Amino acid sequence: MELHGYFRSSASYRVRIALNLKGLHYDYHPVNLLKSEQREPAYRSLNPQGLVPAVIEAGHVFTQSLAILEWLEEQHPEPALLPRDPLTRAHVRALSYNIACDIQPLQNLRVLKYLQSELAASEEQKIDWIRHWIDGGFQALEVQLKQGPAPFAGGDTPGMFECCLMPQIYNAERFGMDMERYPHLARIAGNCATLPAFERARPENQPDSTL
Ligand SMILES: N[C@@H](CCC(=O)N[C@@H](CS)C(=O)NCC(=O)O)C(=O)O
Repeated sequence: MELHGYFRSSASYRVRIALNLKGLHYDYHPVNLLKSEQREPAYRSLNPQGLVPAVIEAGHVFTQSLAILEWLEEQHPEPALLPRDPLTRAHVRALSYNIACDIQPLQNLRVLKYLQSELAASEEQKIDWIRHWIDGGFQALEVQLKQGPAPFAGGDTPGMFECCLMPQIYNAERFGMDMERYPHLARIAGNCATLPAFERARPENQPDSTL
């Protein structure tokens, strides 16, 4: 298994957590987003979107982090990233998509670059933009998570939602957001932080964090 990603990329970070939770070994191939390597032909031959991550398994290339998680789940079912009960499964997927489809894309590098270079947004306006969209998404998640005191969104074990949550919190904190405003998310994050699979996946623990 190969993972092509970038240490700070939240979509790559999701996949790293999932691979670690499932105990799957992988070779890491850094793609430096600051040097625009994601747009070079060599990487676009893996993902024509020019976005990380991409995973290669058994000669097949997989893109889109949540599609990769679903693939891993089907190929390597244990330990599961999704709960068995269909209703809880749907709930966990909806929470995950909130982050992956509706929060993170608005802070993607290419979006932020466009804001600044084409729409002349200042650094301060860019940071306001980032915080605004994370805050709206996190507030909705707080309401959706109110129901249960379970340690993780899907029950007793972490899964797809936690793979999305920890990278999004990493981004929120990078931009100065205070997680005390989101107690349910902070509680789940605290539970994840005690687990080696999450610790090993942290951006600062990746080989390209020091390049
Ligand atoms: N929906 C995609 C998003 C991938 C994505 O946005 N990747 C970012 C890093 S987190 C990227 O490669 N950005 C490069 C750019 O914006 O040029 C997924 O989940 O895999």
